[in-house]
Amino acid sequence: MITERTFRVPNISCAHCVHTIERELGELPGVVSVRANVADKLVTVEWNDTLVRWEDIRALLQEINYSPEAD
Ligand SMILES: [Cu+2]
Repeated sequence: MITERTFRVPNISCAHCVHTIERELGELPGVVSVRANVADKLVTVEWNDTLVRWEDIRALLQEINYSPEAD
């Protein structure tokens, strides 16, 4: 089953941040799509929940210093 979640990442400040988040999350097995934007600092991720969990996605974002604002 595909799950979608949109969350705010306060550390997004430029196009490089967006590129890094899209690349890093995109490399995580089970992640289907990633969209991020600078203007509102929102990230939308779709993932296959038989392959990866939200906790894994959040952990990766924390590791690369783009922690989601809230759960
Ligand atoms: Cu940046």
